[in-house]
Amino acid sequence: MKNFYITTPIYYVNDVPHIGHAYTSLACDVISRFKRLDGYDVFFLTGTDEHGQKVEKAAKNKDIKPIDFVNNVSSNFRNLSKTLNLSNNDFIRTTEQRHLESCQKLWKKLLESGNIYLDKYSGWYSVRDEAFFGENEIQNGLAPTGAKVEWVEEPSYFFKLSDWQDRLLAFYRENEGFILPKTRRNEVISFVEGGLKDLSISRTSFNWGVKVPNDENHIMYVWLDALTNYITAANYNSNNNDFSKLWPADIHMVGKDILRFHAVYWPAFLMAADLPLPKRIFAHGWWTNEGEKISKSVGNVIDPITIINDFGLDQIRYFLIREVPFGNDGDFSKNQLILRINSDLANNLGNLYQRVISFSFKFCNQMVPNHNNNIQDEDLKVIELFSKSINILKKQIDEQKLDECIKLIWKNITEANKYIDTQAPWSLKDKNPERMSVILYTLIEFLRQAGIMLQPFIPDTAEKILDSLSININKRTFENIDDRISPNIVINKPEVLFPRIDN
Ligand code: ME8
Repeated sequence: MKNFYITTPIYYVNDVPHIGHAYTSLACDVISRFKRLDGYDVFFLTGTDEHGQKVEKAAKNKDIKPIDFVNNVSSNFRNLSKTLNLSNNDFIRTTEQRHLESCQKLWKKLLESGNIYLDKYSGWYSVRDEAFFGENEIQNGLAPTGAKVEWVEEPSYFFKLSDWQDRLLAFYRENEGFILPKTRRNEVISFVEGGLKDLSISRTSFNWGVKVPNDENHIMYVWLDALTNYITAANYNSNNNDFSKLWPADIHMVGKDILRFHAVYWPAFLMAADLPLPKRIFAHGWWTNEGEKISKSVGNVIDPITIINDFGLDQIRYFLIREVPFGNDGDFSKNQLILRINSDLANNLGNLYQRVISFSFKFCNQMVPNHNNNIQDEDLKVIELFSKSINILKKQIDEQKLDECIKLIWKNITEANKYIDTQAPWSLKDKNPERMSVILYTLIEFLRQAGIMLQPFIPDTAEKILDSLSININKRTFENIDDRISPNIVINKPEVLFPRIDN
């Protein structure tokens, strides 16, 4: 079996989970589920980033020890994974022993290869971004992200980032698909072309982090620590061969805010440690709430658990993935959400399912009707919609065009709706029951395939569809698209898939 390794960023535990975190995780979940159905052995990793000054400050504000604080709050993100029905294989916490070992092993490798030296740092630091900024980047006393900065002067270990500029640029040139979308790739390239300074990678003024080997006054810079999670989870700390089975990762999915760390620092660390580079960094866009920037101070943070309770999990999964071309920014608007639920889910998919299943339920003895080998060209067109789309859908997922993938699936559902309207099986009940049976057979077979294809996106609903058609649990992968449902299989009682929402 081919391996496929995909990661979300590890989220800072000091924040409460919000819609932006849910979005990244859902995108990875869709891709993971899709690849599993396509025969891959998928390893999907998410977790929490628990060190650094920001987390230490948050613990201090609550007057508790950092370790007690992180133990308490990391479960918020673990619970979110459950609420979102994520299919992650691991949940990493940077305070785990395996991770401390892995960070120290990487540090030693960088030191031995001559990429680390001791000096003094003086410059601007933003705790909110956990990032250093050059004098030229400070605008009106703030970081480019708008965060407050403080002046830092302390002994520090440096990573010789400047040595890696040419090799990074050569790597980007040779690997066009390494950074996606393209516009983001161009931004990274011009940033690196602008010149790279050596990077401060340790701090001495606080101590909530991984200790630098053989120099306990220093703790590792939280981003070096955090990025290393991706190899920790692939067993970098162990001395057996497990590591090469998983690493390099196929995709690091991130928001555009943290692209530089993933597309510049991380590959430089890995090259310097003589480790393979991940195959792709995909930086998706930024969500606003009803047109406004989401922020705690504005008080407009969208709690994923509340909206899932209000609207339903699959409804939210569908909306987030369908609404925005993946890679672009998006706006979360309740009106738009309700519109999508009512038109795409309730009217288009829900009605098709309801009409087909209830009709067969009533007029075909609760069974898949017989087609008596009388399938016509117009029926075949519907039966073959997904066989014809499957390779396009696979390509779209491999290019992370998640919204296009969903749109193509819905195009097929719209086709099936047109077919039921023009064929009007209800009008044939008395005058041509054989033809009615063929039409219903066609539609049920279409629903079986749609059920398979919908699993990555709306897994609960897909399961309801497949269960109601009594599809064996082992017959729900892409290999089964070309199976044909057998007549006389029992259909289970239909339920409303998506209740309409009154605005
Ligand atoms: O940056 N729209 O963690 P973090 C879209 N610990 N995505 C959003 C979003 C929004 N409005 N807000 C957050 C960190 N995100 C580091 C990562 S990785 C080695 C270390 C998502 O908790 C998006 O994926 O601040 C973004 O990159 C991430 O949450 C930042 O999460």
